[in-house]
Amino acid sequence: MPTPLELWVDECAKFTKPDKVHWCDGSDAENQQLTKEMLRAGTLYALNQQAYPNCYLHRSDPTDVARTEHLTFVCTKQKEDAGPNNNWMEPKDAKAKLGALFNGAMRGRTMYVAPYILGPVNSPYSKVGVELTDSPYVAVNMRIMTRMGKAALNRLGGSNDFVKGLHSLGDLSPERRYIAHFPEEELIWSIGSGYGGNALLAKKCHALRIASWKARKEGWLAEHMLVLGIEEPSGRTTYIAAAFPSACGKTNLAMLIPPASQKGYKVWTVGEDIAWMHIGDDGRLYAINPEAGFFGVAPGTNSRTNPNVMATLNRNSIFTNVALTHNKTPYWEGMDGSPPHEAIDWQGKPWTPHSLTKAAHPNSRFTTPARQCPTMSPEWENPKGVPISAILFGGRRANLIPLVYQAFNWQHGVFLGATMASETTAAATGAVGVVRNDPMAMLPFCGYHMGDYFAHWLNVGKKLKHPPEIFRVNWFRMDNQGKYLWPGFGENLRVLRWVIGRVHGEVTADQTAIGHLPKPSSLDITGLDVSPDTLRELLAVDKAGWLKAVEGQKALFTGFGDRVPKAMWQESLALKARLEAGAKAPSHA
Ligand code: SAT
Ligand code: MN
Repeated sequence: MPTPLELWVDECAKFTKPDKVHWCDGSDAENQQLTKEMLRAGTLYALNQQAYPNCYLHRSDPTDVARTEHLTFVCTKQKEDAGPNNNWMEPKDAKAKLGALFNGAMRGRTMYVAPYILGPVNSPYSKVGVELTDSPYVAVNMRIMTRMGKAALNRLGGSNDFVKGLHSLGDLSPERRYIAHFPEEELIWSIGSGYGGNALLAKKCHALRIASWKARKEGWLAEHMLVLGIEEPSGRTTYIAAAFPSACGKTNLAMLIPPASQKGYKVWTVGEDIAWMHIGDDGRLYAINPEAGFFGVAPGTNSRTNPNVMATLNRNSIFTNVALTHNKTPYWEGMDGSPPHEAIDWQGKPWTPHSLTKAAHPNSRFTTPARQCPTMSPEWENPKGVPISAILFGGRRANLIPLVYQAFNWQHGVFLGATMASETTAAATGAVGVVRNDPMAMLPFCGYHMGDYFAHWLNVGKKLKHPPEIFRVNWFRMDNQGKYLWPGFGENLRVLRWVIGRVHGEVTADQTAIGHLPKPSSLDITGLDVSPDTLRELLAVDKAGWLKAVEGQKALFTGFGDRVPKAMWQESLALKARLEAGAKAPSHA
């Protein structure tokens, strides 16, 4: 008897008509074989194997370099279930439209069957998925990003309990590009793109959009969050989950190296992009990292901003759309040292520092195995996950949002996440630097109605005996000259120390209309080029600015319609009242 997986693979192969079907076992030998074939086909270039052993460069189609949100759909039977935050197609229509493109799309190509596990191999919270793809580049990336191959087939056995992902490069035309999710069937169809979030279906498509849908049904959370542990000189380790939009520094924060001034602290990385969080028997929230690798933004990465990832990505890694030096080493803007006198840019064209274009694409990426990261936590594959004591929501905001503040309670914290906004980045196509609402950094990734998502967060809070404390953070405040007010990177540990102090009830705070703010004296800024005035500015509550923000919140909630829980409206009204009264907030401290 064929298994459900075999039947589905057969059905997809009959439809897309590949010349060959290859079942990936995830072995080294297989990886070498696929790499060899891509080198021969010219879709991979070998980097300098002395300096970068087993590292390769891939250049994607120049029209296919970032997620394309306007071509991403959630296809639920009822339009309302996808919500105003998602593009929607009727499942039947989507299948007809995309089906016409998939029909025969793999002719002349091999279909790779890539079974994978999201989460530690033996965790009860992990899930199996299978991606069928005609891109060997996707197959080798999936091997880095997930536990791909035999282990997944073993876990699956003859079961039908797996997320099905069908992917084809199609003709790579943006006119014929669609990323469609069918959460009711746990099915993903993606055609016309070879780029990360559009094509590595385990990542945003499965681990966030489909998983968030499932998580709501099953009572857990699938979030766009890094997870880290901070070990204090006393030996106590506290785990924090933090949501930031794409390209806002999650990878850097997750593997922060304490600066010399912060003696005795250690940061342990559990994950740097996605967290799956379940309610434990003890009433605490536990997080696992569903991924096994990092798909990080290259530009700006160097041995000051993220020495750990620099020590991770120098072997067994794939670079996408970075530039190439004459030594065959990768180069991107903001790398260590001065730029090379000449290079080959991300499109394969000659480049010099005098060129008016960037050498690397602003959304160029590295794919690198998590296990190579020097700060990976000993707990990162704990099947139970790690207990989360604090959740941070952070955007990229030049003004208004203070460096850090704490919610009064869970409901207020959900409101802080729901009303997060951030300046757009190169991780998605479209304008860069425009402030847009991005609730919980999940706007592009929530697989269902945002109003229902807020309600789900509130429900999870009710079930937690010991809910994490919730904070907003903003490393990106600027002065009038556009200079950052806060040094960021490793120095963010000083803010995390305040967060830990609050979690354990060891530091007092100022109660303000927007939340609990640090007393300037309780943030350690010794040795920093941050004047007391600057610190005051970083921690100020701009009443007029906040009253304007409240108006924006109304528009946000109105836009999401009547599924937005009343509690969110009440929080907005209460914030306005507190701002107007200039009164102290109710204390749950
Ligand atoms: O392309 S991905 O979605 O994987 C990266 C990102 O935009 O966060
Ligand atoms: Mn991301």
